[in-house]
Amino acid sequence: MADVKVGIIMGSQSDWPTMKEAADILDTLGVAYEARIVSAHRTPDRLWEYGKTALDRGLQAIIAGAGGAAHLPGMMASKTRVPVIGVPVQTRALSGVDSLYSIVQMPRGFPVATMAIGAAGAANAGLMAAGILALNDPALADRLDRWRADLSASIPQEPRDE
Ligand code: RP5
Repeated sequence: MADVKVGIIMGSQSDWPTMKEAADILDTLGVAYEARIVSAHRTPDRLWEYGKTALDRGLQAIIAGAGGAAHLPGMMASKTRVPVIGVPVQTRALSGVDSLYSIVQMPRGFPVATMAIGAAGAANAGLMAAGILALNDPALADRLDRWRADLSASIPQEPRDE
């Protein structure tokens, strides 16, 4: 199996339907990843261990999704310099605005690249991670360029009645 270079982590099993969008993109682009449940609040020791070992294990990007009091991406960014891409998971109570605000307002010094709320944000996180890896992987760069060109080509010039 190819070396895992991307970690997808999430606060709960309930985040997986959203975070799977990132995994699907990475599958499509042929990027090896791992997916783990790592909760800032429920499994803080697991979070710490993951962050402590991320660099030595060869991870080059971490996609972190959480909802509500979404502290996972920021705490992970505090523990490792591996770039962290945050995905605010949509919530029932506050529609994910709570998640977004929890993730996006990091203090100077410990950035999280924050995506849009929900499925589109998760898919974009996969693309962002692929873009980071593609800087040093010409074959992946080709696949990503082709993926982007195909998406552009699929957009019709004119709208039609549906
Ligand atoms: C967060 O709380 C998780 O990231 C999830 O989005 C949210 C709710 O978790 P569950 O109660 O569904 O496990 O920690």
